[in-house]
Amino acid sequence: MKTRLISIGVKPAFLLLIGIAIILVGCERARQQAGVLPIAPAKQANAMIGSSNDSGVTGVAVFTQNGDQITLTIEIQGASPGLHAAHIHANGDCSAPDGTSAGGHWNPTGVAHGKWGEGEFHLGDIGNITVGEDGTGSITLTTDLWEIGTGSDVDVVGRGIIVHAGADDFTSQPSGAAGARIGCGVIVLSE
Ligand SMILES: [Cu+2]
Ligand SMILES: [Zn+2]
Repeated sequence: MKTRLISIGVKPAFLLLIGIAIILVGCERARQQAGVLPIAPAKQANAMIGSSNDSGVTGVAVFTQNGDQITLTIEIQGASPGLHAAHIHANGDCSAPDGTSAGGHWNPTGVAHGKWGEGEFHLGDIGNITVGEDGTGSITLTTDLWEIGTGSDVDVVGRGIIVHAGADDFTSQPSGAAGARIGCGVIVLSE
C-alpha cells in the first residue's frame, strides 16, 4: 500500500516537470523568432538619404553583414529617370545644402577612381542607380572589402552616401564626372 502511494505521487510530478521544460523551450524559441532574443547577431548599418541642392530626392541605404560578406542596398525615390551615380564619400556630414560637406570619395586604399570590381576602384565606388519613369531606383552590392562597426580603415560607419545628378563614367578622375550631389546620408550603426 505504502509503495503504491509513492509511485502514484512521483509520476505526476515527473510529468509536470517535463511539461514545464517543454513550455520553457517553446517560449525561448518563440522569443527568438519574435526577435526578442537574437538567433545570430547580424551587424547592420544604415543611412537615411535626404535631398541635396533641393532635388527632392530621398532614399535609404542598408548594409547587412553575413559572415565576412556585407550586402548594401540603396533605394531612392524622387529622382529623374536615367542613371545616377552612388558613392560612399569620406565624411558622414550632410550639413552643406549642396552635399559638399561629405568630402571626396571614400578611398582608404589610396587608389584611382574606377568601376567596382574592375582594376583600381575606390572602396566608395558603388556604381550607377538606374531610375525609372516613376522616379525610383535601387542598387545592390555584396562585398567582403568593407566592415561594419569595427572602427578600422574599411569600416563604412561614419561615412556618407552621396547620390549624383548624373552617371559615373568610371574613368574621369577623381570622381567619375557624375555632376552635382542630389542626395546625402550619414552611415550609422543600426540599433
Ligand atoms: Cu559621389
Ligand atoms: Zn571614386
